[in-house]
This record gives sequence, structure tokens and C-alpha cells, in this order.
Amino acid sequence: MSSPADDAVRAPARGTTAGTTVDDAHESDATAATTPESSLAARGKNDVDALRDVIDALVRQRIRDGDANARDEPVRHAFWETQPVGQFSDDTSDGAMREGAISEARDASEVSPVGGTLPPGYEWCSCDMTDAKTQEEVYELLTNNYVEDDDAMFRFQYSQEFLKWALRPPGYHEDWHVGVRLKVTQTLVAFITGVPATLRVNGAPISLTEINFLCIHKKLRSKRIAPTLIKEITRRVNARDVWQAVYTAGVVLPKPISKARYWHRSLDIRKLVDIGFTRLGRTQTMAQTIQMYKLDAKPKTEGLRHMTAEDVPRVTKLLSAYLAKFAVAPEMNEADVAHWLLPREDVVFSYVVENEATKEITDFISFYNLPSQIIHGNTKHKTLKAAYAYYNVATSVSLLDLMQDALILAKTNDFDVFNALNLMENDSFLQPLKFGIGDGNLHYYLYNWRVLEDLPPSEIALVLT
Ligand code: MYA
Repeated sequence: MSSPADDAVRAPARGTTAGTTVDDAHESDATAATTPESSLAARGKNDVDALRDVIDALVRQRIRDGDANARDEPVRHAFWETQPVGQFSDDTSDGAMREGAISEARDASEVSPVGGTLPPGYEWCSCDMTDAKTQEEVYELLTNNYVEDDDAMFRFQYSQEFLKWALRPPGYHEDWHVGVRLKVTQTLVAFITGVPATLRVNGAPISLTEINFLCIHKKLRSKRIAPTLIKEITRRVNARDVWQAVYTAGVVLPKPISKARYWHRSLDIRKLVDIGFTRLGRTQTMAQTIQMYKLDAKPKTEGLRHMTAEDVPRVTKLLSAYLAKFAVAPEMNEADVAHWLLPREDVVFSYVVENEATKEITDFISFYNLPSQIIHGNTKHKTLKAAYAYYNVATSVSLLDLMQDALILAKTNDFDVFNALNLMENDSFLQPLKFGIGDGNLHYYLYNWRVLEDLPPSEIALVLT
């Protein structure tokens, strides 16, 4: 999950927040992002409070942007500077650096069979995600300690069904679901996961792991446990002869291959305003705003229906052909497509358009359900129900028309907001469909794989859960 903060909209997004105002959504100018300044203008605070908010927001923005900082000193990364990842100091201009692995693969049998050293009183475990008690423990840890927005108003709340889906794709390994427990009570206090995948990067297919759900209990923060967790999962992944990884984060680390942005499309504007996720534009009434976001009751695309198991081969074909267009994309076989894209109640929603005459699947819609807990308490609502655009392919209609239907389907399924990254061809529908730009970035990273040139988000076709 995940994109940065202002005072207008806050959504947890892998360590950052996302923001939009209703004004943003209908302005045609892409620079309509909520800025600290614009949020100041829109609020009725006194001058001192307002000024303090602006300064806070600017500081947060600089930190997120890894903009060295105001003193012109490079941000140091005691851990990340020791890892085989692209560094900000890399000079790729003279042809001395090659695209590809940074460190050579070793013999997997040389990998240490024992885990790294933890602080006294803690021990490593593998989390068996088929076990109901373990699922509950992981759920509890994440529900109370995972990604929040900068102002601690919302926190991701992955459901247990979602976690089972995200962590048990074909070929998954239980030992890549790494936990740390308190020895005495066996309480789970930290977590990081990897799942196997194949990612094509600038033409090279790489067998790697997708890393996700890095989480440390709030009481154990800032003790350098994260590097220990990362080294441990690296050891376990290397022991299975895998030497590369892909991951996303809101924070800036050495060194992103791409920077994407979240956009938000209001579906239940009244609730979004109520919970402080969005605020109304200065000149708009609630009635006007509801009208502006109104959607048709039913999708428009002829023949749109739920995806079924029978569609898997044809969806695999359609999706593979589409993903081939992008510089960075997963390679999915039929088993992967069946796992990741068949509908799962309250987890992933998928729809196809089948051509009556040819029986071909021509179009595909998918989004997943990732709610956030409302933790600020100034509302009767407990949960923000958010749909996240996943993989979408349009060939018989425009992507814009197809995504208009996706919004209708999300609304029908009772979602409050529809979120999408500006990946792939998503730019073509974001503004026309009244998405408002978030004010934070989601950075894409590769571990032990150098990419010579940064990629625009339109070249990234990987959506991680
Ligand atoms: S992104 C989601 C991250 N999770 C959250 O935001 C949940 C809430 N936050 C927390 O639980 C903690 O604050 C975390 C840090 C655990 C994030 N990715 O222990 P520390 C570096 C990578 O004192 P804490 C996701 O899940 C930081 O720059 N590194 O810090 C993808 C510093 O290093 P350096 C991060 O706050 C995860 C060091 O940790 C992140 O107590 C991909 C400080 O450690 C971050 N999101 O804990 C992981 N945040 O000094 C990498 C901070 O060098 C996988 N840090 O700057 C790499 C591939 C591994 C496999 C390879 C196989 C070949």
C-alpha cells in the first residue's frame, strides 16, 4: 500500500498518505494536487495554526521526496548503503555499469542455515498461513501496527481472507513468511513476507520474490530491527536459490526504479467528508458534489459478467498480451491467473467481456478490497471501504469506458472510494473519471538488480497487494 499527506485526504499508502480535495477531482489541470498551500487556503484555521500546518506539510513532503533536506546534506542510509541495490551516487552515464544483477548469485548451499541474531528474548518463526490461529495473530499484528497515514487517521486493515490470498500463491513457501516472537509469551511482534513470482524487467525475465507486509510492533520501533528482518528474509530466499526481489514503499530508499502516484475517486462522498478523508471544495455544496460524483446504476459495456474458472486460459492470453507492452510486468501462467484474478468474496473482484460470436475474452476488469480502519475516532464510522484498481485490459471498448464500469461495479459493491495508481495506461482515465490526485508517491524497488534508467510509472505494470 500505497502516497503523501496534506490536510485534505488521508489514506494509508505503504507508509505515506494520500490526499485529494473535491476541487482536485474536477479540475482539468493535472497540477491540481492538494498542496500544503491549497489546504491552508481551504481551511478556516487561525493564522498561527495554519502556518504551522503548512510548515509541517512541507517538511513531510521533503522527507518523503528524499530531497536530501534543507541543509543540502545527502540522506544517509546506514543499512541500505550496504545492500546490493541501486545507490543515489551511482553514475550510469559512462557505460561502466551494466543493467542486471549487482551481486553474482552464489551457491545456495553456502547460505548460512541459521537466522541472524535478534535482541535477547526474541526468536524467529515461520508463519503457517493455513493455520487459523497464526492467521489471526498476523491479522492482529497488522491491524494494530501496519501502514498509517502521516496523521494517524487511517490504518490499513487487511482481512484474514485477503492475507491468505496474498500470501499463498502457487509455489509459495511457508519459510518466506517470517515472524519474530517474544520467547516467553510467543506473541508475534514483527513480520515480513516474500512470495515467488516472475517479473520481466526491460526484456529480462527474473525469478524473484515479491516482498510485502514488513511490520514491527509499535513498541519495538527505531531499534534497527527492520534491517535484521530484511537480512533474514534475504537469507531464506537465497537458501532457495533466488537472488532478486521487488518491493514498493512510500518511503524513499536507495534507489527507486520508478515513482507512482495514487489517485482517488469518491464513491460515497458524504461518508468520505464525514470521516475526514476528503473535504468539499470551497465553493461546493454537498448536494452539488453528490451530483458531480453520481454514477449510472448499471455498467454500460455489453456482455460484462463475473470472471469464472472457465475463463482462465483466455484471460491469461489477453493479460499476457497486454502486459507485454510494458517495461516492468509480471509473467503469469494460468495457475497464477487463477490464483490472483478469479473472484474471491470480499477480496478480489474480476469481470470479463466475452465476444458472443468468437467466444474470445476481449476485456477484463479487476480490483481488490483493502479497507482502512478509521483510528481518529471523530466519527461514527469504523471502516473506510476502498477498492484498488488491479489489472484492467480494454480491447472492445476504451479503457475509459471500461473503468467507468469498474467504478459502477465498485459502487454497487458498497465501496466508499476507488483508488488507482498512475501505472500502465491509467493516466487515460484518471482525470476524465473525476479521480483526484493523491499527494504522495509509491516507490518501486528492485533488490540486486540494476536498472540503468529510471522508468516512468506508465512503464510499470506491476500492482502489489
Ligand atoms: S512497505 C510497508 C512498510 N511497513 C510499514 O510502513 C508499517 C508500519 N511501520 C513499521 O512497521 C516500521 O516503521 C518499519 C520500519 C518496519 C517499516 N522498507 O527497525 P528500524 C529502513 C525498507 O530502526 P522501524 C513493505 O512492506 C530505514 O530506511 N526499509 O525502523 C515493503 C532504515 O534503514 P537505513 C525500510 O521504523 C518492504 C531502517 O529500516 C522501510 O522500527 C520492503 C531502520 O530500521 C521500508 N518500508 O521499522 C523491505 N522503512 O538506515 C525490503 C524503514 O538504511 C525488502 N526502513 O535508512 C528487500 C528485499 C529482501 C529480499 C531479497 C531476496 C533476494
